[in-house]
Formats: sequence, structure tokens, C-alpha cells
Amino acid sequence: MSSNGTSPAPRWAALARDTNETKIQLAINLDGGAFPDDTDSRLIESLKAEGHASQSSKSQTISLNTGIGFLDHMLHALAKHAGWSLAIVCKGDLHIDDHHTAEDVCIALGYAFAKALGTPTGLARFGSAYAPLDEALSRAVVDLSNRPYSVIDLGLKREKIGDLSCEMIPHCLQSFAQGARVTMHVDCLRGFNDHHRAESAFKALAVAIRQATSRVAGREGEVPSTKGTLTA
Ligand SMILES: [Mn+2]
Repeated sequence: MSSNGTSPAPRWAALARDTNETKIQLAINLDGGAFPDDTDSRLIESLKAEGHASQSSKSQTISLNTGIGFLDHMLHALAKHAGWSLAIVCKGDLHIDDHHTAEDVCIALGYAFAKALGTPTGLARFGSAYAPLDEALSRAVVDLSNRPYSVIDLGLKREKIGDLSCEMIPHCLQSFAQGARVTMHVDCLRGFNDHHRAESAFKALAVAIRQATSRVAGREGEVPSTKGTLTA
């Protein structure tokens, strides 16, 4: 509840991003639940079909179809544990390789996140989390700083996982940080299995983002900065 007794405004966004390399439709709600009214009709149609990674629960709708199964799997983990509703469809130039699709989806996700978040007042701002997946353990530290910066060390050894090149996995996280204008440090601390290492990193990031974007009771409308602003 905000200070005037009404429910807080929905933190949601929809966008379409069309280039010669990729055509993306995306909708996000940072608090789960419904998508905004201006969600692209092509995306609404796709929600009726099964995506590569789809899940609908009481609190979240997640539907991902980027054309890259392992990317869908990672974004599914991110959305699920961040508490988002998230729908993405991408038609990209996969006949070339996975680079443009993976990068552009993550840039678009970052833009949508920033748009949904708006001016970050009344929020925790910082978030950090560890997430294990069996033998793998990752740590993510996030600051909703409006200063895009990322340090990513996942130590992946394979050439690719499924159809996603391992070199694209840190590039995806970096692209998200740029689009979202957040500072984030994501490290995989240990683990033998690259699928586990990558997935634990996305889960740690999800939990850290959920913490950073959480509303702090009693601080409604306050900018969590000694500078008094996070937009200058
Ligand atoms: Mn690139």
C-alpha cells in the first residue's frame, strides 16, 4: 500500500523491438500477474500456444520462445525466481548463429525491466543472493544504480549448452545490465557441470533482483540514495 492508501502502480512494460537481425515482442510484470494493455497482439497470440518454456501459476505467467531452448530455460529460471510474469517471442537470424538473438533478447529484457521499474523510489535498491544447483554455487550482487556496469565470471568450459554458445551466456547478462541500467556482479564460485553453473547463476541473479526491487515499508516515495537522486 502506498502512503495515500491506494495500491501501488503496476510495475509492468511491453515492447516490440524490430531490426534486420531480430524481431522481438516482450511483456513483463515485475510483481507477477497480468501483462499491460499495450502488449503486442503477436505476443498475446503466442501465449495461447506452448512456448519452449511455459508455466502458468496463480501468481505468474511465463512463456518464452526465443528459438534457443537453453536461453528460454535460463530466462525461465530468472523470471520464476524473480517473481516476474514474462513473455518473450523472438524471430532471429539463427541461420547465422545464436549471437544476435541471444544478445538482443537480453537487451530488450533489460529495457523492459527499466521501463517497468520506472523511478526506483521506496525500494531496497541493493540485492545479493547465493543459489546452488547441486554441486554448483553462484553469487549475484545487484544495485539499481542507473549506472550500467557488469562483472560476470561464470567459468564455463564447454563450447555450447544446447544451442546456446557458452560465450553468449556472460554476454547475455552484460546486455541485460546495459539495458536495465543496473550494476551487477555475478560469479559462479564452484561446480563441475556447465548447465548447473549457468543455471545457478541465473537463479542467484533472480533472487538478488527480487530483493533489490522489493518495496520497503515506510519508505514510499523516497529515493534510496545519499545523492537524493538515481536519475542524474
Ligand atoms: Mn554482441
